[in-house]
Amino acid sequence: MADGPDILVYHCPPTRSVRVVFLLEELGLPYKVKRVPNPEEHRGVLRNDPEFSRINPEGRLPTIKDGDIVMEESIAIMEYLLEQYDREHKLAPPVNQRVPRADFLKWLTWSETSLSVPLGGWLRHVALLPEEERDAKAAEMYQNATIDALRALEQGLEESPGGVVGGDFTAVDISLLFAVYILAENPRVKVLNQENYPRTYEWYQRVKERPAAKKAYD
Ligand SMILES: N[C@@H](CCC(=O)N[C@@H](CS)C(=O)NCC(=O)O)C(=O)O
Repeated sequence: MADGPDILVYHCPPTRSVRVVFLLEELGLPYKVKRVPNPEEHRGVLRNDPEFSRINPEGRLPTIKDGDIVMEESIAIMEYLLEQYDREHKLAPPVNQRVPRADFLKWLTWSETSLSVPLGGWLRHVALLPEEERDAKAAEMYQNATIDALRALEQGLEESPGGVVGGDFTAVDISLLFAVYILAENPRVKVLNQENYPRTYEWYQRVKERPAAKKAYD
């Protein structure tokens, strides 16, 4: 592997590839982007693309290359980039700071498994799947799980308004924005507003205005 980064990101906002571009921008790392179609809106499009399917047979975003390394799974990619290139711990507490590190690990995983996964299920069953494949009961189950998660986030931000990891801006905020953006902007699942979730709403207004976030979502 080369000494420095040699990063290519397969990217399509607002998919989870926004997490990777937002992180790279915050770290000020050089990287290249290859824009690809949204695999949620055009099912199978990346799986059937000969170039893309060679590196990611599941046809999912995000996928990155860094020299001879190819990776998928957004949270793993973020952890890899932080381990390799965030030597000053700008975006993640170091392992010897046990309390913020434990919070960081919990919220980073939570942002995908407890928030984004049910949100994805909800969105599929109200919008993304062909109508005949949508299931109202599944939609309701995923919606309830998403709302539970949003309440937990609201509580976390009530305790720690600057950011759920010790009040600081970290890679957790980058990861959370993927789901919170959809909950604030996508009319099919738009439940985030100032009245219902004031802390999360305030957090969203602040984080989405970061230049690195704008670059990722552009
Ligand atoms: N847990 C994976 C989820 C990846 C994922 O489902 N990505 C979506 C875009 S946000 C996708 O590519 N969907 C197309 C598909 O599943 O066929 C991650 O965090 O990277």
